[in-house]
Amino acid sequence: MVTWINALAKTRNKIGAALATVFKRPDAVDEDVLEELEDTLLSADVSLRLVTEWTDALRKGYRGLNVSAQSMLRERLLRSLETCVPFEWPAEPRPHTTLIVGVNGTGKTTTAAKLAWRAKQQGLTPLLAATDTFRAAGADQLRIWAERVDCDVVAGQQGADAAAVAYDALDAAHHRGRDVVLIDTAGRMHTRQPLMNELGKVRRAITNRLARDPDETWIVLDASMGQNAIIQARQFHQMVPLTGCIVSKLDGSSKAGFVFSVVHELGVPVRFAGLGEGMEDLTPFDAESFVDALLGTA
Ligand SMILES: Nc1nc2c(ncn2[C@@H]2O[C@H](COP(=O)(O)OP(=O)(O)O)[C@@H](O)[C@H]2O)c(=O)[nH]1
Ligand SMILES: [Mg+2]
Repeated sequence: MVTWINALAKTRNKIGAALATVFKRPDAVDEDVLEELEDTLLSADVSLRLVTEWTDALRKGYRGLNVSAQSMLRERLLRSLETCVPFEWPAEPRPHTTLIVGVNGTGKTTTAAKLAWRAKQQGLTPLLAATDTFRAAGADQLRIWAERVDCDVVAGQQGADAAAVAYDALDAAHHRGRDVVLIDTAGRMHTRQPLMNELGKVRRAITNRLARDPDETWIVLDASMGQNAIIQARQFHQMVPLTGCIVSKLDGSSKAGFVFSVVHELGVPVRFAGLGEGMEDLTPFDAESFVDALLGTA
């Protein structure tokens, strides 16, 4: 299993030198040092607004106060992630239903499977729904995962109506008394209106069958996609109101600062992070572990 500290090594190495300068000689922090820190944070994909806020705080804040630059920055980073509390499946309602959306290749199908595995580990009975009916491979991929996880899967034929598949999956979950339903969707570009409308239809089918909105709607964002992903996510947010985000592929990315941008620019909490390709490589997002692994303060 990949750990936070390993997964964030690339980002940590990138920002490490700049942070070390600030942390080791706080009395010698001058404009040049702060500018270097700003550049490195930006290159790790933290948004300009946040970088400016943090470095301004450093500029003014710790001088004269009995607090180190390190603990001050740590405090700031944690505060900007305070909405991110690790997700737990609540005892009700049943079936607890999550709609998983995003553009192509971000890791939606893998994430749905990883979530099913987690649910199972916790003694819950998951059901996977494959509504990616554009490609035959879409359903096959989820079937293979369901076999590995050893859980139910409801998949549509190629060309089937995605909304009808979602409805059928909830029907099956209801009749079989399953606890958790994870609805995987086809990847789509946020600019393709017909496909975005289809997503709206899938959501309405869920609302219809459950007689309530999906309990969660999570967008999967690839950590290496950068600021553009935020723009995409906003479009999804308009069509299917998002309740959270999963940042995939944090391992191997040197742009983990993206996480702060998601929370601030999109205004939804990060619920899980993908730290690898394996079934067990999805970790509830825990702000403290994340920040400590980033700063090397673990
Ligand atoms: N390293 C890494 N690879 C991931 C992660 N999540 C997904 N992937 C890989 O990303 C690729 C696309 O994943 P997939 O689930 O098919 O994306 P989808 O098109 O959004 O359904 C696959 O090769 C996955 O193994 C992650 O957290 N870390
Ligand atoms: Mg997929």
